[in-house]
Amino acid sequence: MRALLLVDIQNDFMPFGALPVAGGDEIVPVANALILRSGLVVATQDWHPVEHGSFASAHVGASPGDRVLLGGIDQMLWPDHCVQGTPGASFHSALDVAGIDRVVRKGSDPAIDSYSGFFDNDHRTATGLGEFLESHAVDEIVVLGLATDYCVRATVLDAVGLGFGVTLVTDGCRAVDATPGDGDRAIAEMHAAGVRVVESSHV
Ligand code: VGL
Ligand code: ZN
Repeated sequence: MRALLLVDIQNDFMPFGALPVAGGDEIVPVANALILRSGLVVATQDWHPVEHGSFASAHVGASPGDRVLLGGIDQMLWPDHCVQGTPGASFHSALDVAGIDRVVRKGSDPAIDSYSGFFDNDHRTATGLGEFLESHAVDEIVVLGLATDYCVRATVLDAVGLGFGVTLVTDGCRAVDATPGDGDRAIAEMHAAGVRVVESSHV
């Protein structure tokens, strides 16, 4: 069984959002077209409490782009984003949310970030996504969303580690590219891990 996995298609990652990803809104039609063609659709939602440890604002004297240790792990600091219950945490208004079967929220523990839809960054706490997919006999996932170099990358690499076959939809992803080339390097890393990398017309 194959499932479509939509990663963090939320307002704060759109060009008008708090943590803007260039071209982030261009993936919404790609997602909607694939939702129509998919049997099981799961979406992740970055879902932070106020003063989450990944926010620069939660660290005295820090700015977005600085790095700290969070939960013992190297952590990039971000502008406040995807705060639980705020408009920025909502899915893009044009996303076909009626076609989504299950939403998995992540990043709710203030003491650790969760780029992956499967586990917190320390891999100690699971979100329930893996169990949900297994309970539906899913062995193959098609992934797209935001951002290529953070949550898409982490989600895809965890999926490979869990034994899922993974297809990455390149025109359905956009990167933060904090360092130019980060998105392309993430795609190369996923490809090297055994991921099938295709455009949506080839899914
Ligand atoms: C993400 C940075 C911080 C993402 C989430 O969805 O890629 N990036 N939180
Ligand atoms: Zn986040």
